[in-house]
Amino acid sequence: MTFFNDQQTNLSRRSLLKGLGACAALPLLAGLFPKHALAQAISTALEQFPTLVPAQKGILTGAHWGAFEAIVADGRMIRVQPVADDPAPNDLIDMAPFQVHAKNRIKYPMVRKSWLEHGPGARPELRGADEWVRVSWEQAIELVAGEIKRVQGEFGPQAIHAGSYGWKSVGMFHNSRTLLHRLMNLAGGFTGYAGDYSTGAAQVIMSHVMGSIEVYEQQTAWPNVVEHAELVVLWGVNAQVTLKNSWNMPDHEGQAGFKALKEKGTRIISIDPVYNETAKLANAEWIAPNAYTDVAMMLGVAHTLYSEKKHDQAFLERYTVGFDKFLDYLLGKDDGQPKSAEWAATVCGVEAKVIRQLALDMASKRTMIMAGWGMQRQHHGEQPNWMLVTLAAMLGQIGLPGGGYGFSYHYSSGGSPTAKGGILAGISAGTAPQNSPAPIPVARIADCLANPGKTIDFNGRKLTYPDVKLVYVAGGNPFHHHQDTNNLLQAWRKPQTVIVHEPYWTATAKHADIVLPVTTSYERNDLEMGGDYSQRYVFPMHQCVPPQHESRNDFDIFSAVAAKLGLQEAYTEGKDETLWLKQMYDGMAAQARGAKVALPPFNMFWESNNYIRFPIPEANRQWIRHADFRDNPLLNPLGTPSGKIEIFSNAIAGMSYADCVGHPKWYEPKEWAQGEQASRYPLSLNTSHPTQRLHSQLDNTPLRDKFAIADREAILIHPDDAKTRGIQDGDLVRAFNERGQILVGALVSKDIRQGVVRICEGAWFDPAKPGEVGAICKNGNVNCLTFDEGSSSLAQGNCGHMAQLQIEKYSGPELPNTAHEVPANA
Ligand SMILES: Nc1nc2c(c(=O)[nH]1)N[C@H]1C(S)=C(S)[C@@H](COP(=O)(O)OP(=O)(O)OC[C@H]3O[C@@H](n4cnc5c(=O)[nH]c(N)nc54)[C@H](O)[C@@H]3O)O[C@H]1N2
Ligand SMILES: Nc1nc2c(c(=O)[nH]1)N[C@H]1C(S)=C(S)[C@@H](COP(=O)(O)OP(=O)(O)OC[C@H]3O[C@@H](n4cnc5c(=O)[nH]c(N)nc54)[C@H](O)[C@@H]3O)O[C@H]1N2
Ligand SMILES: [Mo]
Repeated sequence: MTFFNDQQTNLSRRSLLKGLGACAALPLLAGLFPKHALAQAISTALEQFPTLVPAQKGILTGAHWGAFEAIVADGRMIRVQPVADDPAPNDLIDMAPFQVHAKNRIKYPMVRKSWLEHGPGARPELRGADEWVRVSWEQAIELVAGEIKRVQGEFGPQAIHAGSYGWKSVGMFHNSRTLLHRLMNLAGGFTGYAGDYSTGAAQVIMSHVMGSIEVYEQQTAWPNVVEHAELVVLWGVNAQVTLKNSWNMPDHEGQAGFKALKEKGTRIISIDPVYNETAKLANAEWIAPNAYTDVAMMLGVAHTLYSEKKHDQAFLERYTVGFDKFLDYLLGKDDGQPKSAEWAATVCGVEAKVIRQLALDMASKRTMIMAGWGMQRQHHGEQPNWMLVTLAAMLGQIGLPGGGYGFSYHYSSGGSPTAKGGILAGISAGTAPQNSPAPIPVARIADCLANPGKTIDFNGRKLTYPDVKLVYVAGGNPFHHHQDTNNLLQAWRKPQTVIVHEPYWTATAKHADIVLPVTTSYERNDLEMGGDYSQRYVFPMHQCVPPQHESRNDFDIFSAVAAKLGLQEAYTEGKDETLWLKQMYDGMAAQARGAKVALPPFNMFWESNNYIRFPIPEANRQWIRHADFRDNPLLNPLGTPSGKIEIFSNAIAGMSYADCVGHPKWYEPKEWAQGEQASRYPLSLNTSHPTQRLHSQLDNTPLRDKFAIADREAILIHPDDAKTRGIQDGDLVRAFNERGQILVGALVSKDIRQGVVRICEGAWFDPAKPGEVGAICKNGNVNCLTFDEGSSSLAQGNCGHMAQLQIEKYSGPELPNTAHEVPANA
């Protein structure tokens, strides 16, 4: 094993193995190890564990974008290299040194001036525009603890919105959101959230239709798909981009799967208004529907299957309920409009013959329909998933090798075969106190802040918004992720206090009252799984550099606040970082032992700079989703009321929602190309996830040079749309509608359907006049243009992937981009 490397020896560090047996008592410093006789002895001892894989050059750590080895010199991270196992290393990892040493790190605890001088609730309209005052950590902790106590005491737990949605960083211990919830649960409870921004609509509808959320569940294994699928339909999937990052550390097996499909020559069709990166790479055929009209197109396919008698009646009878009721709708018996391919063409803009041919091709081949999530982040976003399952049921291939549908091939490498070993349990959020308020749907946050006491529908229930006085964010960026930023800006003025933990001066940090600087994951020790679905790896995350500036770990901040509230012992359980990691490791190792995989003791593992690669049982490479249900639906029923696929749901019908009836249906969305706004705002917005970022993360790194145009977020425009507006490639463009306006840089290309423009989510909000509602965003935050409504009464998912807008060449005064600058006196 050759993990001791000369390059690393100039980093200050303690010598290894002062206490092989007592390691837990030692501070864990960066995993750089001298050539030492005892160390050699350990590395020899570790050879008996075939699951261990040594690092080659640097310190093992990682991110949502991949596990890697960090090369450190003189206390600075200078570069990285991917771990040897990564089949598709992600260029985003190269940004780690820039994350650590970013110019816009928050250096010290800071408090907004008016809030500090006049107390909670002072001049909330100045959030984002006020001056900042540096305070000591001691004072900051006192202010935070004081606010929690005050708001709990005066208003109760419902007044604290500490949902804190966000992608934070990887690491099972330094999990900022869970750490926040842990404190809040101990301190009396809080208002949390339900669902997520990713699959808000899909996960609710799928629970009714398939009895499980489907979106985050293991998919038919890639080797099985590659072997058996004859046709792969990518419905709104840009896997080449979205597989770059995972919730845990990615194993990147999905990319290997797509590569294998291509090498085999499997036919691939991409249905997307954009000829996206994945379609290009796979050489896929491209069908480009109008934005937001997929349900109509799917209905056209379904109608063709039925009228051509290509549907699988036996499957429908044995495994589904309610097809007859759906059929009345499909054939137009209940509304007079048959959903024929011709009808569908008038809605989705795809020729009827193409729709018909697609139906015939799907029925005559072993077909795997892989669907992405962009099209459910829309008004009536429940319907594309419901209709897609209905279509797959009509094809009758669910549960067969290489057939059916999959809602996670594009995400975190769904379909990467599951390994056999142990799983790390993260730190726990603890138990919610009895009087804890009900969570609100995650994307209703602005509505909740602005309208205390308002009652909304949510999945068969009524929910009343609390009156929120304190918002606490640790690990998320609502000023990027939430729809209709100008509406959020106003709602954000309602609470008395906003506390944000951040490494960087994001827009959310800039709009807080109390800002606490936190470490990046490279400044602390942690453990993380690799492969969300395969659970194949356990990666150590060794601290690479000391905490920068005055930053502290979220855990240490919350522990200090807990101490002020008299909760320190309960919060820390008397354990420091090392002991928490040891406990997590030991639990994982015990599971692995149960699966007959031996692992070394924690201290040996930790000091060795190895990672763990668990074996994959052969059978798992051929695992097929829903095969057990198909084999025996009585013994292996779905978790639906009927135990079958619910093409008609009595539960949903019983809710009597006008915007989500008992069967899948086409609804005209709030905004679309044929809607009433289209005369003023003729273009349909697509807000895909960015190639060179994870949401807003890494926007403040040199990766921007790869995607920014005219120093702004790019807008992909069809040449015809550009020409009629006198816009040329590279021009600065103003994109606008009645909700907001942003500056973007033109990327003119035929890779997008005429009438649709793409501006990726995640650009940092940078208003030309901070604090002013409607000010133009100089960096191109697309959520200035989206609307903030729930997908429907059922799921209340967000509609981030939908809006009508207009664009024009920008000719106003020069507006330099200041998104990544620190506030004047910070
Ligand atoms: N219009 C539109 N909007 C969208 C989407 C869309 O498709 N269209 N997509 C939506 C989706 S699916 C999602 S998941 C959301 C994503 O929204 P977010 O998850 O909020 O986005 P991130 O940019 O990942 O924000 C994470 C923040 O946590 C900070 N952070 C990182 N590590 C730590 C840490 O250790 N401690 C603390 N305290 N902070 C840390 C980062 O600096 C960053 O500011 O956006 C949603 N918004
Ligand atoms: N590089 C990178 N990877 C990521 C992320 C990231 O920010 N960057 N984010 C991660 C997260 S949190 C999530 S939730 C997933 C998101 O995964 P997805 O939600 O699947 O990703 P999107 O890019 O929003 O959309 C996927 C595709 O759907 C298409 N699409 C949009 N609207 C429509 C429509 O109306 N009809 C059709 N047919 N297609 C449409 C888009 O053009 C795009 O090509 O990605 C994850 N992976
Ligand atoms: Mo997401």
